Amino acid sequence: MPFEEDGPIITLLEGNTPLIPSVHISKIVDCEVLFKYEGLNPTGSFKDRGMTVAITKAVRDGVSAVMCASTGNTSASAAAYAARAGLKSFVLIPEGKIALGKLAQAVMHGATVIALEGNFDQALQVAREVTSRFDVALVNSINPYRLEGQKTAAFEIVDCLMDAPDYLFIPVGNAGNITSYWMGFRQYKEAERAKKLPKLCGYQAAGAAPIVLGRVVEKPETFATAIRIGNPARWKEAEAAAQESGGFIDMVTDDEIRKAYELIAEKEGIFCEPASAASVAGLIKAKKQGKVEKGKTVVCVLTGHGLKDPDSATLNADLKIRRLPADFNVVRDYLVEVEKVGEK
Ligand code: AN7
Repeated sequence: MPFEEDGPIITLLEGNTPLIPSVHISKIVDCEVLFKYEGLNPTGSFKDRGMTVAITKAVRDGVSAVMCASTGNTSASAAAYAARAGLKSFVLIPEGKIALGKLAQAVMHGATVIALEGNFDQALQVAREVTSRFDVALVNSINPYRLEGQKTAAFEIVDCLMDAPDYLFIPVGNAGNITSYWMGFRQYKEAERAKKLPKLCGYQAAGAAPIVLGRVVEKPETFATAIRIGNPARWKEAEAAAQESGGFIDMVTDDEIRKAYELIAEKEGIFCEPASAASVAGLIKAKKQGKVEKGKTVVCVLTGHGLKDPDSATLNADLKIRRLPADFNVVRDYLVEVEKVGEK
């Protein structure tokens, strides 16, 4: 990391997340699929990798407050690391469009939460302006220290596989993460820790797909609120990463995202948030289109934990939950007659 050896480090021991082999999706796509489960970071998303570095930098620079605009995860992470560092944090969120768990985190860690009547892109514009005029550090991924931290996920994948995978599938919102992975994979290749580079395949939600459409989306919409972004800050870098790697950036519909979100939970035993499932939805789509040959090693980045967004998870709960009286006989009858459970 780009720091002097001596000095404070603000950390929650983020990173070192597992690379979990797929048991089901590997079969569907006829590849060796692994999930980089970033939901297991301290605040439940990959943002912690970058935030430890951005907040450490802010502390070493002697600033007393940090600010970010966020679709939720950045705010949760900034609030936690700022709390640990004793810094004040301000988070600007698009009103009504952030998942409940993320809001809970920002509030619990003592951030000043400002809900703006607007979307993420407008909030980021405000954050840029405020931080250019006041002694408040911007900790969005425009901040290069964020990328320095986030690239370590690529290092870990190579360390685990002893080389880069053939493909990396990753959701794209503000496009900081795909940019970071590309930095990480290239640095490891240069250092001869990896023999090859992966093809990077980034996925936006169809209702928020500015890079795919080639124009700013004024009113981005998707149920994957984390990637509800219409004008990504790292747009050019993300395009370059996809192109230089021989990959691409494409989009998946909310329906495809929801199906993948449920599939990962039901068949892999991994609970990720909707935006994270865009990587897997993307892989399934790309495979159908013949863009991925069989037998390849594919890493899908699951960027955030499913518990972040209880509302998305319980949308159909009423249909899935059986309601019965607290009576053994009724439960027994249900198990025997409906579920066909055999007696011992
Ligand atoms: C779970 O928190 O932009 O392409 O403000 O929370 O690096 O933006 C979150 C983004 C993917 C997209 N998955 O990553 C924010 C924010 C999850 C996310 C992304 C986000 P980038």
